[in-house]
Amino acid sequence: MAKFTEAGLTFDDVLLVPAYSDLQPGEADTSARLSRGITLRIPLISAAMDTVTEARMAVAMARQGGIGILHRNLSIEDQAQQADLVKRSEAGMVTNPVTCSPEDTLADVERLCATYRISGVPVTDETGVLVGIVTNRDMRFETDHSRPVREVMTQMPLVTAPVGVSRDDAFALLRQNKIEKLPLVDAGGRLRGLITVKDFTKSEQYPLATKDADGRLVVGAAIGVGEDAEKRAAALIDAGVDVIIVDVAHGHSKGLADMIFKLKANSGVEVIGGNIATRSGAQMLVDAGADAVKVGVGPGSICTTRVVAGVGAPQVTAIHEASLAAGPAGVPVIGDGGLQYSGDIVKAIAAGADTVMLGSLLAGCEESPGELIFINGKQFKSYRGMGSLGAVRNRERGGASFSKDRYAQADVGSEDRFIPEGIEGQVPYRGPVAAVAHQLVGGLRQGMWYAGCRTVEEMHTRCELMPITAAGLKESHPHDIQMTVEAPNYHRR
Ligand code: RVP
Repeated sequence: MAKFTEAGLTFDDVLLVPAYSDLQPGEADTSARLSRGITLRIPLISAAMDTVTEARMAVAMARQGGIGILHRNLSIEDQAQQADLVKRSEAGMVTNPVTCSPEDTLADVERLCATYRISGVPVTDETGVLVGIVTNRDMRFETDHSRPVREVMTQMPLVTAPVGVSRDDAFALLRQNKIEKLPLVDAGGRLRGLITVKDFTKSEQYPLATKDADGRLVVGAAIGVGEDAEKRAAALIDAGVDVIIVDVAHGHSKGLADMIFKLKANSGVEVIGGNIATRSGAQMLVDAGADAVKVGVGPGSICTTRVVAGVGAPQVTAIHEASLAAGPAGVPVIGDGGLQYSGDIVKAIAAGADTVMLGSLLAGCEESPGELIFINGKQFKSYRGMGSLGAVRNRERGGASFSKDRYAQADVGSEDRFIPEGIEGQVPYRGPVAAVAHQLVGGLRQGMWYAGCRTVEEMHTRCELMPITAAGLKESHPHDIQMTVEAPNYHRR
């Protein structure tokens, strides 16, 4: 006979009890561990969904101090290229710069510049020796785009610096010579790196940015399990991803544990596993060597798992249970899905999460994939579950296999036999990630102030969560008034 557990609680079921506070919201430290080896300045992760995270979102999230996880509804090559785009987007020094050959045409260079959002590229010969540089300035007045680069580029001698030049010396060279790009060369004249003035201005503009040891933005990517996933992981690691999330709907499974174990044994990359919703699920991932565990079975705004399969656990309880296994092992917990307001981030962290993964809250941002949709004068962006029919159909077109979906019965091999666990919809347009993150992190700081906690660790040990009734929830939202203007951090559900 089935056993009954205690009732599970989710965000709307609880509130943090206010506590004595001797800090101001601005003094709260929002940094949190994403995984054993990576710390974020803000505990926000953009979801690995095809309407949420591609390179542009991942760049925006990393610049704010969070991280983006590239979705896997793409061919292996395309997902690896997305990772490459992020790693090359802004860096202290580009270790492997995009280059062209003297025989390429100006049209080729323009394509490269558009793909990587850069203003010019160093020109190298077939042995990798620097022979010139071609930038916007060289190409601006050219009308014949079939001309070869060698006729237009700025030729040697160029201002260059040796590999290992200090940041200050590099900046001095850029300033003294009024140039925007400083190629780094070895003793044989071979191109070894590139420093651009843009990287200096970006560093000032985004002081919290999440960067790797070489000063490049940090990025993650999702994979599944099985042979194909191993190839995907290898390509992503080659492209320089910092963290791989082995992301399946039911993470408490042998396939996931095996995959984590293999990846940890054969690569130096951080490996996160999910999703699970119980203490034993988290324990299995910890034992397999996961660098963080991702929690959430069915809380997502577009997810129908709980009604289709009748399975799941309300998210606050799920996070708490997972943290009871992961916490003592020093493994961070990611609360994935179900968050609608900044207060939900505070509740997730109080329950034991280190960071949260957001789908619907970020899908409406400027930087998410997809065009704006206008309906009755209002702006929306589309948002859909990765287990929805539309996402799986798209996967077919993108060249990835139908059978390797996150949702098990995608294995049936054809669309009309697929059992969806998600729906398709749209969310209001919310502007750039910077503005949305500002509100979300601002709310988190307020919450930490009310709770009297300076750090995420203090939130884990000092907070008290009080279950509330339906009347309590009604009282929490605006009530007994006709709302005429929504606030930037409050929308009606
Ligand atoms: P939300 O932020 O509530 O929109 O939830 C996003 C999360 O929902 C994702 O990070 C993922 O774990 C989950 N998801 C994505 N697709 C589906 C589905 O089709 N069921 N669920």
